[in-house]
Amino acid sequence: MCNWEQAWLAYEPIENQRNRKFFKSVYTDQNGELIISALREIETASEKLFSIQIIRTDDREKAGILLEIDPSPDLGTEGYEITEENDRIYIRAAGENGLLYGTFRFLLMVSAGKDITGISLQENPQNPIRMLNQWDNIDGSIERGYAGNSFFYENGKVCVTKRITDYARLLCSVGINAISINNVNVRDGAEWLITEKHYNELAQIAGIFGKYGISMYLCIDFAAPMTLDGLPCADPLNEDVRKWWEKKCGEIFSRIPNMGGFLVKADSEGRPGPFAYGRNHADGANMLARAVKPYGGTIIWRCFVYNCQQDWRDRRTDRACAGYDNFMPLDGKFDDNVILQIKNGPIDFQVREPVHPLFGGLQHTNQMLEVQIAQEYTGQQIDVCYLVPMWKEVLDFSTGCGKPQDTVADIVSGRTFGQQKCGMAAVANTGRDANWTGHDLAGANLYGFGRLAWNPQISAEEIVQEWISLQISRDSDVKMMIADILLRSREVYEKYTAPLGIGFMVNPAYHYGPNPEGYEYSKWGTYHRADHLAVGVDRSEKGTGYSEQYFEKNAALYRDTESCPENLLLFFHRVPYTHRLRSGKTLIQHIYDSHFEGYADVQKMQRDWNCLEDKIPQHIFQRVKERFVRQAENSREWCDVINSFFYRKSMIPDEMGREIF
Ligand code: GCW
Repeated sequence: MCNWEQAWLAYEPIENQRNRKFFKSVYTDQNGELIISALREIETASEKLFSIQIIRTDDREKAGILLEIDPSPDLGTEGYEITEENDRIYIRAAGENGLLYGTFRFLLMVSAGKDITGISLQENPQNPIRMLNQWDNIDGSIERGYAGNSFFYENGKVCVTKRITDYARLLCSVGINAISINNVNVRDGAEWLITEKHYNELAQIAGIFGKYGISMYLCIDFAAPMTLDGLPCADPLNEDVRKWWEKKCGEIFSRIPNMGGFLVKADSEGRPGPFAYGRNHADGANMLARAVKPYGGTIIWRCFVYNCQQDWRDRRTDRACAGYDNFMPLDGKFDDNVILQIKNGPIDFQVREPVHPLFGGLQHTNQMLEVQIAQEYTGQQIDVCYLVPMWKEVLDFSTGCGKPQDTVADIVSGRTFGQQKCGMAAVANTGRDANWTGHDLAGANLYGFGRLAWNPQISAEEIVQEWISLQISRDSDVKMMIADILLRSREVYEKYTAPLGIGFMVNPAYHYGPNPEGYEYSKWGTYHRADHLAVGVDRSEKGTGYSEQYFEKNAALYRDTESCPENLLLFFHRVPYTHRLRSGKTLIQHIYDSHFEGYADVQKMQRDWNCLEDKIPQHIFQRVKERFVRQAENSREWCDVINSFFYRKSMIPDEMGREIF
């Protein structure tokens, strides 16, 4: 017995038997390790869904499920085709990866209760790289982890457990094909992962992921030549440093199979990087890229670089500008095996931010979108917040970069500028909790990220329906109720937390709960600058100039208070409390109303959830019920604290006369 559940691979016994007929036997003439994974998955699903012990047959004519290689030009290396012909399921692909993805898709459709008869489906992933970033520390803790400790590490050791196989299955089933398995902040012993001390275990883990088509990445310490071997510097242009990395990479890639490369956080929030030697990010990234090149390796270099030592009096320095300022001048200077990884917004995973202006700006550089499935600023897997709608907004954003295909989805898929190394990455929300994600409903975010990275066109609604069928219930009423909660959850969270794009009114350090001035007097540079007359930061050309980093179409929209989308108003502008919004309400009244409404919405969601008591598995019901109790308290606190803060600043009373402390 294992002490974790199977999330969307639960394969709960299915009453509707219409797909049973396919599960009599399976045929394939392939024998690679991915095929073995596919066959094993078919066996597991067959047993659990239908109590059938499916057999493998050599007689192609008798098989119910056939996995066949078909080098058809329509199918890329990871694509597949699923068809039903005469009560037989054909899964065809150009290679093993496609067969494995096709197998999972077929099994998930069956498990979701879909009728497979007559199916004819052909799919290719739109993003070449679909990656998860674990922020797991070697002591077993997880930075911004809200689902228990790491299942990769414990007390300074790498653990190879059965759970990692189940994780690989979950990820592969939604199309993830890359994973970095340690925190981007490489410290407290994690620097030593790339040494003899840990190679054996890392090789085993890489092997497990390899069986599911997932390549493994490690995060490295840019100063490793100094930390591990006492070199006097880590200057990327220094000959000894360059040689050190070349030798080290030879070692790593020969000891660990299936290595994709490194993910690097450099010159950010105290991490070492090329700046110390007067070098730039291209110098740093290219030096590493050349060291991994002989092994086909890739360097993923993060763009989350800003000055976290800001002075509040300095109104021209703006953290939002920093990513663009640092990387735009380097466009075209990175080697072809470097990818820049760019957070969805310019600040830091807030519930509402504009899209990062590097998207569309960078035209000669491989790039990936980074989102955060871990709910650091969106409720920490205590509050429900379904993030797929937010990611879709980002993907659908038209950058105005002058190309016919100019959305973020176009750009990161490689369609716009013809890149091959690109895609989507996300900070994982998983840990040792039995349900993997702490809040059961946060499972929809992990599942949803994979589905969206595979195909950004799928709707948030479709994803949620699939996920509920697989993980909670196939009953259509239940699905409707849970989907309804999930689909409005982000908007609700936004209503009771920080208004109109202002963000960051959280408690410093741990980032849960309200604290409007928590970051106002710190050096991290996320100010809202609320006083008795107005709130917000002028990021137009008259202010910090951030709006001017966009192409004119968007710059024009953002720089003007009148045309600025209201949900980002305070991100781009400093606005008096008496300013009238398009609704006719004053800004201050909108803030009050939104917070009261958000709190009321949470209570409504809580009531809706409580109606599900007898309709879904008890353990899931109870766990989420407990989360709603905490969310209700949290939303109440946000409502009180934020309203009281703005009331005391503005001294303008609520028109409705509600109680504000
Ligand atoms: O905002 C910050 C988080 C850090 C994180 C950092 C990053 C891993 O609070 O915990 O560090 O983002 O993305 O590097």
